[in-house]
Amino acid sequence: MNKYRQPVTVLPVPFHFGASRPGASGGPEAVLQAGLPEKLQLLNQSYSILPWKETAESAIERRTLERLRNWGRVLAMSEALAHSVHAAMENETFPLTIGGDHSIAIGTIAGITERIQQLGVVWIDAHADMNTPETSLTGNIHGMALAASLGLGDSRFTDLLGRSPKLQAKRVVLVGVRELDEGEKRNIYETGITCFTMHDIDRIGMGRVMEKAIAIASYGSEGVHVSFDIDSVDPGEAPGTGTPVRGGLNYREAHLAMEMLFDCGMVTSADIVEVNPLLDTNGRTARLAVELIGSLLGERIL
Ligand code: NNH
Ligand code: MN
Ligand code: MN
Ligand code: MN
Repeated sequence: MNKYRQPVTVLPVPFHFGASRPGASGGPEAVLQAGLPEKLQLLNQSYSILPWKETAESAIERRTLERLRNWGRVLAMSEALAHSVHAAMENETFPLTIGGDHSIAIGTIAGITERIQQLGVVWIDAHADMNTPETSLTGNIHGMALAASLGLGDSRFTDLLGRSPKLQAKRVVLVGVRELDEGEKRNIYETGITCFTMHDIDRIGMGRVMEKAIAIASYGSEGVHVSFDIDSVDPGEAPGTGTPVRGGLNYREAHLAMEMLFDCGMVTSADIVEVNPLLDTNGRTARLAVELIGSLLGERIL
């Protein structure tokens, strides 16, 4: 059964407090403006858009720590998002979360795993987001999102919704990695997650890397979540993002990844994150995000 024929629930999350630079909070609006609704209509994909509810910020939410920047805001966002994503799953829809910085994945994964405990994850990113407050050089929570979902780091995030870990390392795969902090290398090694770097993609090709990634994420799993950080794509193609790293996925490799994920028939949810319209050139990055969502939802030329 192909999960994509389920209706899609689009969840815009205009949030940037997990990152250093502002601007990612404009990501959802930019992606919608760049033609996401039109793309879904073109694909005959039924969908609804669930607007993000801004709530008045409490003093608790303004709490922050040097090693866990804006943790109060990130935690409030994560809890709210987790419940929305869980509800979207309970309604038999496909949650498509539009970031926002990558800290939003803490919430989406918490919500999805309320329903699917054996969840595979394909995390496509220039970075690994495998920091803890101890290993992070920035204190930015977007760099800790995958670690938190694996049960590493601050309990406020690892224990969101009262369960930890959310994910099993044997079902988690990174693709496109080319910048790691020293502590992240240890965390990758110690958890035992699989990491395909740009070196692997250069050596064996994106097709084979994705075959392996999908096999790992889907083996014995009840569903696969795709967390796509737009900074995985080369900055020449995707300049509108807060932490660009040269040497990334080219246009075709990024589309191939999404097409193969569609074809595997296991994908139950996705995030598209880190689109920053303040840094973009003429909406290029936002349009790419829309196109990539199209490929993930089954758009083909033939
Ligand atoms: N590793 C760095 C950090 O933890 C950079 C993270 N930035 C990202 N991750 N955009 O995808 O701060
Ligand atoms: Mn709930
Ligand atoms: Mn990321
Ligand atoms: Mn990244």
